Amino acid sequence: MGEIFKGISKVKFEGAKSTNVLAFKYYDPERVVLGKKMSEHLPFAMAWWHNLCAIGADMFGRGTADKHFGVKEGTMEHAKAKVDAGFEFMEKLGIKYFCWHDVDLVPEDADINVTNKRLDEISDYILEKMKGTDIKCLWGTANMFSNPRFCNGAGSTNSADVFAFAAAQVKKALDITVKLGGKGYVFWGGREGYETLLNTDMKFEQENIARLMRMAVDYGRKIGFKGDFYIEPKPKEPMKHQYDFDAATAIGFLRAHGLDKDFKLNIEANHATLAGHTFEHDLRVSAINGMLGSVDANQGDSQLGWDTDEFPFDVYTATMCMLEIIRAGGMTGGLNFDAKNRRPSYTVEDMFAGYILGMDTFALGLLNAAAIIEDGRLDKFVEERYASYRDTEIGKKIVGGKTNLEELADYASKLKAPAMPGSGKQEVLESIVNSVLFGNK
Ligand code: XLS
Ligand code: NI
Ligand code: NI
Repeated sequence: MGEIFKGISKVKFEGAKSTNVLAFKYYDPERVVLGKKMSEHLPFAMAWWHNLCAIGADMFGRGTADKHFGVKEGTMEHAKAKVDAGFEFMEKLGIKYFCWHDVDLVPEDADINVTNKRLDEISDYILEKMKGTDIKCLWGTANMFSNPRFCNGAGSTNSADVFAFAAAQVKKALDITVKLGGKGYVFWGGREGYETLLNTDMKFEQENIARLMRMAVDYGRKIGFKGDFYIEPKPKEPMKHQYDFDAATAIGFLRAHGLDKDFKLNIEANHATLAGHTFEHDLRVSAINGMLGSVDANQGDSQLGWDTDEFPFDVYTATMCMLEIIRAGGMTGGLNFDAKNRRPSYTVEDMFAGYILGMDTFALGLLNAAAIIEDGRLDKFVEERYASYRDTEIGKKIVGGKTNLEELADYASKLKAPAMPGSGKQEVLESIVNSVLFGNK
């Protein structure tokens, strides 16, 4: 197939002053930041589903975008055209990774054997396309939420037959992930939760999810999958309540079921905010538990209560995200744009503009995070904030586990003035962040 995105050439870095819609203003892949190239700090990935499949349909209206790519949808020709389009898109933007669900790659048939044959065929085609490029598979996953059979979940379903079907999809998705050299395999528990507790055995459902994950680990390791499994927490939507509510809940679940050695977390910005957290909160929770695996880079809308999957635009949030990632020493995964254009932005130029916005926002986030680290005032403040545990005898005893309630009560009773912990200086720190970010204006 010939060029699909005609009239759009390779997107280049032109700098902040550029007014070219189809140029990077901040993302300069070769620029070195904190000793590493921007492109290494920012392993961007394309999400097959939003970029190549979604046409902007919502529950009130049909699609606005045309993703035929010149052939009839729902056919293998179309599946291949999406591969062609995806690779051209990634090459034009300099994106090195892609992520997919099984049903993003091929049309799903009522007979799983037919679907699986199609997956074999398309993965051969993708492998062929990958040759001669440096584009890699970041992660794969099975869509266990769209088909009506999964209305009560996959691992959490009440039906053993549906559970078996989910297992069959996971097995095949793992085969394809390994075949494509994927770095990770994701479980997003899209319907692993409940609508009402009145009909739900929560304990049993959670144990069954763990059983499915354990089988996935066993099978994956058997077929040579060396990467990480990821849970992608999300508190709700489509279900009223989802068991992988947030990072802390998912980590507790993984530990309770002995899955924490094989799994890390894939943190999505808009899911963290749906859980009532900031993006950086869930990144921090993952990082301090050694479980920061990968990121679904998008953003939500504070006025809307669902997963709007917008391209990242909020530079403060991208800055905080990159601070967490850098402080964690990086991740095994990447930054997957689980993001879609707004429904009225339906042109091909908009597809590119969405990724350019996201990549530039994260480039700014990286530059800002590096500047905050180099400035050092924030890190120094946090270090000094806990200095009493480092510098005083009683503090050292507490941290060293060498004291007890009796000794501490005795110590407290002899304190002359009521103990005050020192100012948290939030406003001072926020002001420092602004001056580092915006400098002389
Ligand atoms: C949906 C999720 C989904 C996962 C992959 O909200 O973000 O897109 O990333 O199944
Ligand atoms: Ni996601
Ligand atoms: Ni999401």
